[in-house]
Amino acid sequence: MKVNEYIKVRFGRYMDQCTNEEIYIGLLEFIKDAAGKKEIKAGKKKLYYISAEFLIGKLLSNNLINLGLYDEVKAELEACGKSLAEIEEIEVEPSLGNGGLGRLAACFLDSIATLGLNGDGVGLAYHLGLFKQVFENNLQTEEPNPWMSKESWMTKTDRTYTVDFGGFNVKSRMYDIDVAGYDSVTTKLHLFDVDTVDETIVHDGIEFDKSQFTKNLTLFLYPDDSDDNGRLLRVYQQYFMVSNAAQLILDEAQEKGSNLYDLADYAVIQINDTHPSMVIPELIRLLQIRGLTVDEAIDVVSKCTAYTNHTILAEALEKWPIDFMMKAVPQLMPIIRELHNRIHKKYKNEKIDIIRDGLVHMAHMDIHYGISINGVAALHTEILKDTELNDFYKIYPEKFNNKTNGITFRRWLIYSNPELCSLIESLIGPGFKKDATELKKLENFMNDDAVVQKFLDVKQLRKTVLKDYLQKTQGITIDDNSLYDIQIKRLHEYKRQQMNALYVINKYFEIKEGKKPARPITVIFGAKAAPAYVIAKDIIHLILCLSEIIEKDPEVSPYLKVVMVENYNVTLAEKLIPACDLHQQISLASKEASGTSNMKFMLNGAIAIGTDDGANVEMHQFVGDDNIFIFGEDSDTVIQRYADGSYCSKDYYDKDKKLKRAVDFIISHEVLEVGQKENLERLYNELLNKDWFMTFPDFEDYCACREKAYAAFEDRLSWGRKMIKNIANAGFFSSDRTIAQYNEDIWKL
Ligand code: 26V
Repeated sequence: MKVNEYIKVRFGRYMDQCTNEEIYIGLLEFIKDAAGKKEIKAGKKKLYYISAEFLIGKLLSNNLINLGLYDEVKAELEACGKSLAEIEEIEVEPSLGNGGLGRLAACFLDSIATLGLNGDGVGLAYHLGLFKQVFENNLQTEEPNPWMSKESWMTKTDRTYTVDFGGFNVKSRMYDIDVAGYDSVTTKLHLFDVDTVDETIVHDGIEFDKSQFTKNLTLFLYPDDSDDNGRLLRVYQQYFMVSNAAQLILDEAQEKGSNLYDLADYAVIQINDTHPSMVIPELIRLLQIRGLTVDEAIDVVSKCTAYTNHTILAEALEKWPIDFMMKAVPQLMPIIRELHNRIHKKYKNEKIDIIRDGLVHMAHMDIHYGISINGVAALHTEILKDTELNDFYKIYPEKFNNKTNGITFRRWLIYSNPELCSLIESLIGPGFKKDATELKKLENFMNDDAVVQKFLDVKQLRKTVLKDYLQKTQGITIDDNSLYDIQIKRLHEYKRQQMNALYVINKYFEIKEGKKPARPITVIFGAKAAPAYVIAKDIIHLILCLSEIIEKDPEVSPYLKVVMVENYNVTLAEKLIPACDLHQQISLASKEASGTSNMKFMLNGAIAIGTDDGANVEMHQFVGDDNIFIFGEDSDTVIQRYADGSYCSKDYYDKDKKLKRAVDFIISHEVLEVGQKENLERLYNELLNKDWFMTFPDFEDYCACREKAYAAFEDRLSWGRKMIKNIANAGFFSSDRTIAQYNEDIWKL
């Protein structure tokens, strides 16, 4: 009775006399102790994975699993009349990320620790994280999301630094979260904070004074960047993150005996998107302070940093105005100018300059002054090389490499789908938990109908779990005999939730015309829209309106249900993904760098309907045409359409009657009755006059493909075989594989 004794010492009472809150605190401390005992022995070279986001999710169960304590602690709790699931509800999910990029960083930390690599994460401790999404009158509103409490996974350390900004400085402090690897060592996530942050300056949702930097520096993740004050705050945040990281890196290297000229033997820095790019000039600055010449400092830093690109959308590649930089971090500008001048002189090509038109191009700095640049899926990396970053590729072909994303199977299978995990283990043994490629052995069972039926049974069970969970947590009733069709990801036009909504409208009309589906369909969305992203919020509005209209229509509601879950987060994903039948990966081809929910669904035996985009391309190659539903124009066609500017959405609207009917419905009296005219008209006009992410050309093919998928679902055994094929081929998408490749090709730890 390990935990019970621990709790007795802590609270003077045994578990059966404790509240769930006390047990949670006891477990937290018990786990911290256990993780601390496995701390990795400091090796010479260390990886610093710097990221503005770490979407780590709840940690209680995950840590228990990774420390090998899950079963015994669960049993011990049960012996005392307590349930782990109830204790888990007390934990608040840290909201330290927007979506894929932040969740990827969390999966990577798990794999780094699991593979026993000497590597830590470095980021920021945002007090209120990303906003909490609340629906009111079918609209998204935002509220603060306080997640820190006195007892949390964060441990206060003695490490403090001074960070200088233009005109003032702040004192920072480092907090650590243990990252327990699976049956392995413990590494750290270092989160920096300032003591002066003041949560009371927040009012009216998530409004706050953007100019009070000492009070707001680590208040929110990516605060509203629609105005200059918000964007400027982002520069302050980023510099705060990297200045702390750079001081930590140099201190740790020197503590281990580095003379700083040999820094590359002690440190390798992975720059996760461009948010940490200022670490390059900051390290150069600090090295000069510590005695190196500027030439020496540039030379040293150029051997230490590697950059990952996560998007090809030009508008998402950060470029900071010089006057922002002069205000926030004037000490960096002379260094950035020096870095720029060297490139400008050498290559005489404006397109690859670091400073251009008064803007500092962060990615350009990363590429010129780092050892590696990688994309996150095969197609994405090819597009970077061929188009977006082609001028750089011609100069530095050897720096470019692909690292297809991955996910940790500990959280996304062992923890979130224990029933599936046991079934797999009963068939192929436990080896897949350490070596995901062993899942391939499941293919041997595809012709065994009894086994196939077991996979279908597990899915059915998880559908009921989701049904109960949504009822309990969100008051939403769904039918577990319906087909669960799910799209969960940040709301962005390129991800095309609007196309999914247009399909729903079309289905609504078909049902009204008497064309009933073979079984009821539950279409589930989960998505937050950036507070200042107007059209994205309009799309959420449309979906919520559709949900209400269909619910109220007795002709349609027995056959179709639309659900938009509120405040989609990691905890919800853990429930939605195991329960899914069909998952939507319908980005406009060429636009989704990789996607990672696609991998989680695949591992959990859901079948994808999607475009040949991002990592879908590789999934498609693994499972073949029969086990995935691919539709739409390919990336070459799309890239060509953008290049020749030939796309006109109106042409499709005029030609395709079904499409016209669906688009017109957005501003019909039915929708206007439950929605806001301004929002709906704006969305309607946007689609009709622009449709920048080309939903119309793919609409017909999408509808046909979705019908094909629904029909295929009705042959239950055949569908079950598709599920097994997907699970069996998910091994490649383990983040253990991705991290092993980063280490082999880039970090060389
Ligand atoms: C940021 C912004 C900011 C301003 C306006 C538009 C815009 C659009 C996209 C983004 C996303 C930035 C980076 C990101 O989150 N990328 C995601 O990274 C995942 C992990 O590699 C990957 O799976 C997703 O495909 C990719 O979108």
